[in-house]
Amino acid sequence: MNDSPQRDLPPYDRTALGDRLQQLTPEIAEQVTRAFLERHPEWLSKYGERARKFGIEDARFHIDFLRGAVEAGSVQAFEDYCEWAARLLQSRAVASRFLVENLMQIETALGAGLSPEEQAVIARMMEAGRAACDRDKARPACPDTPLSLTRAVYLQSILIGARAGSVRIVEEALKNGAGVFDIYAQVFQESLYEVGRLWQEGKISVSVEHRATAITQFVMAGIYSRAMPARPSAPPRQAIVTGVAGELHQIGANMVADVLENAGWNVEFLGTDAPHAGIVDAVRAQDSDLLCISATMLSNVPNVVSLIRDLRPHSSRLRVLIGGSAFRSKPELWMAIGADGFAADLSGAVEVANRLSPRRADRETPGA
Ligand code: B12
Repeated sequence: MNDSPQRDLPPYDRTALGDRLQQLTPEIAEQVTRAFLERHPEWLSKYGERARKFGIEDARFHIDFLRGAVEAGSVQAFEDYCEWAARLLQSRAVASRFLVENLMQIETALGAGLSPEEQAVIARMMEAGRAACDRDKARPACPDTPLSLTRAVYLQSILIGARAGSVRIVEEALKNGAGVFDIYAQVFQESLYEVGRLWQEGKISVSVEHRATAITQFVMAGIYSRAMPARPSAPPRQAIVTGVAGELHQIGANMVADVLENAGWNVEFLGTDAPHAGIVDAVRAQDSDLLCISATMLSNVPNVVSLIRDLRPHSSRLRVLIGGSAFRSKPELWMAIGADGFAADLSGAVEVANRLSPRRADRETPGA
């Protein structure tokens, strides 16, 4: 489904409602968990105090994602989250009706702290979210690409933790003519997406996922330098690539930094979970043309919104390009949150970056 950001939503102040949800989160998470366990005492007898701890964590998570959808103004974003959460719980033998019940409790509990207009927004999001808990979408498959076979073998290799073997598989593909960024997109990215699905389905543990990720970062670092241009194109434009505060997913942003560098940009890669003040300082110090912000989790979209807002007074020329899974199925969100562009993948990142920030005359080298 591809909706416009404000589909079916009455007008509301996104930041104000987002902030309100944030303030209410700790109290509401405790309150709904208490009420849930009173209604289902068998959870306490089965899991003991862990039931309370996980209940509160889960409720916080639901409200954090609700806040992300509220600040993005997207009903679909919350539907996607609920569908994902229902699948995750099902794979851990928790029926989706418990999630539906939890969402209803959260909606009711939030009601008292919100205005009637805000309640209407939350009701619309929750209604769509609850319906999505029982959506039965087909499991996404890895796309067929020229490197499908390499990806299949590489995936098995990282799942069993074979670091040296994973290096060899990629070296072999490069020897056979694959490009570094084809490997990034078709082998690393698609393998990691599959690792994520396997974790979500409860088929691999968190430690296997961590190990697979660590191996991929290692292999990626080993081949990165082969994609660098022999000489940076002159004059280079200045870009900063960063993951937003609270975001721990770094590999997508790292890939974007590499591909832009290869396209002749001067790139400063700040890693991820960077404090806003540090990003603002870097933009000012570098007099950047472009800031690329990566966000994977919908719950981090409010931080993207506030970062863009904080940055605007510091540079009128700066263009902001956003990307990452938080926006992937909702490409129109960039407009709604004040960015200048969005790209879903690596070739798109270069194309949109070049379009947003044409070469600057004041940095032109004579005769270039
Ligand atoms: C590795 C991983 C982690 C690692 C990350 C380590 C690291 N150094 O990066 C760790 C362990 C930290 C982690 C933590 C968590 N994770 Co995680 N993680 C993953 C996993 C398996 C791979 C991520 C990845 O590297 N993908 C590959 C990259 C290349 O893809 P990408 O980020 O989409 O980037 C591409 C594009 O989006 C684009 N792009 C990205 N950024 C940008 C920026 C710009 C400007 C542009 C133009 C383009 C662009 O270009 C890239 C190349 O095409 C994903 C699975 C998945 N589907 O991605 C889950 C996944 C993202 N994680 C998930 C979850 C739930 C979590 C946790 C909440 C788990 C937990 N209970 O703690 C935490 C949240 C942490 C946080 N606050 O951010 C869920 C998210 C579900 C949802 N509904 O949002 C996923 C989808 C797994 C799943 N299937 O359930 N995770």
